[in-house]
Amino acid sequence: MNYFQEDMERASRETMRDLQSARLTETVRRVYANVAYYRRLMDARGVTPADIRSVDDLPKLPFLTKDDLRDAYPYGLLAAPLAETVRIQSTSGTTGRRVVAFYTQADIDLWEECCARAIIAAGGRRHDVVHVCYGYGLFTGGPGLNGGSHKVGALTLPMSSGNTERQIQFMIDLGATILCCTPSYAAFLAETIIEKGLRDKINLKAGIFGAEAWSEEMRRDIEEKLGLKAYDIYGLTEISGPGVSFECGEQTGLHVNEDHFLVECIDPDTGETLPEGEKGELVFTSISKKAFPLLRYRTRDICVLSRRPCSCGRTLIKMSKPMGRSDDMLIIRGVNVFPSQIETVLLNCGFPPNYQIILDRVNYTDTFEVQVEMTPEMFSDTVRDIAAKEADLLNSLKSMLGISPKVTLTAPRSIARSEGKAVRVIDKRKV
Ligand code: DLL
Repeated sequence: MNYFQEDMERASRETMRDLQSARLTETVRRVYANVAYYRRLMDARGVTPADIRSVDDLPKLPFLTKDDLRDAYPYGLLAAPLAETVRIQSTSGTTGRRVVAFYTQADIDLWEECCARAIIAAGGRRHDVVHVCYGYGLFTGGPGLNGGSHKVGALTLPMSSGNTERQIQFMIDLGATILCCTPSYAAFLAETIIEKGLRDKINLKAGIFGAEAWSEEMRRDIEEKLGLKAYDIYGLTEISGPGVSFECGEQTGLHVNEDHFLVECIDPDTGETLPEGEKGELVFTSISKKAFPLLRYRTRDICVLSRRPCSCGRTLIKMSKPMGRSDDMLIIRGVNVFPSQIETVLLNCGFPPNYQIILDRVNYTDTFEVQVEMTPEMFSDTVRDIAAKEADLLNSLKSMLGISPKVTLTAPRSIARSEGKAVRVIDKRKV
């Protein structure tokens, strides 16, 4: 079994378009009839359900943003009777009102099936032992991969986050073969496993890592340290959770589960739909969900879409790894900087992916510091060697970013580790 739902994952373009058009028109009709918030937005734009006859009509619909979800909190966008909903999940955001998403049992099933597709694409089968250390609870990471693993029929370890010693113990004792967590936690686990001399005792063959941006260099680093193949998985609570898209063995982008989620790439400034291959903001429309179907939801994630045929046989459109967010893009002394660019340079220069970007403003000028941990080997180098490495890093950062940060090398393990999403940026300018 190379696919979880082959008919959808390998559907012809025509079959997929017909299915998408039918689901889109039905969803638009339903939300217009049942959700006052949508009716208001569509009326304001002068669109009626009758105007939406196929996927080509998608650009006629209004966009939806996180602000709409906050405005409509908690029940304003609920499209199914409360009696039919069985679960909520919520975003990991810490500012403002939380965003709450609702699920019927059918919504949970389709979400878990999307995660099952990701697990199968990563080589997971019934005989596997899937170790899930994404957080459980309101965060979608744990529940999503847990449910997907059940659907595959694999033995599932619902570890949640925290207690690294216990994670490693279970991983070894139960012979975990697939690890699901954030890439930053995978890197931390790898480091701890190697430090404790336990590398030979682990049996992992694949990792399914997502929920935050990570670079190709970080992928290679984790793969090498843990002896596994690392697959990216993407998703957001608003659209269901992990499994909106997933990577296959080709590792050249993530297949979007477009039988459930229509994807567009737009210019974040003008809102215009961009042609395939151009970099822009991802916009999703969920077309099979019952309780919380979102129309044209702006993710702020910057990506490129591609319909190039994939060697894995899937026909699902691919998105690149997210390259940053249109809103967390840092503007430092007027220059746009993505934390992922800094990570790429660090790993290319032989530093571990443990770093923090600290921004401040002194005398109306931005200060920009990159604190980077040294590896234990570097730490025992001579002062001259350390200075040379620091200079090399500084030059590489300058040529990648076009501006010079202050680089501070810190002792191994001095930067706080995260069990969930890593905190990479401390921006004191906003405070
Ligand atoms: O992070 C869902 C998830 C859980 C995805 C586990 C993958 C694995 P939220 O907390 O709502 O949901 O955050 C969604 O996280 O808009 C992206 O900016 C970012 N993100 C998620 N996956 C990736 C990824 C989950 N693979 C937001 N690469 C999204 C880069 C990602 N960024």
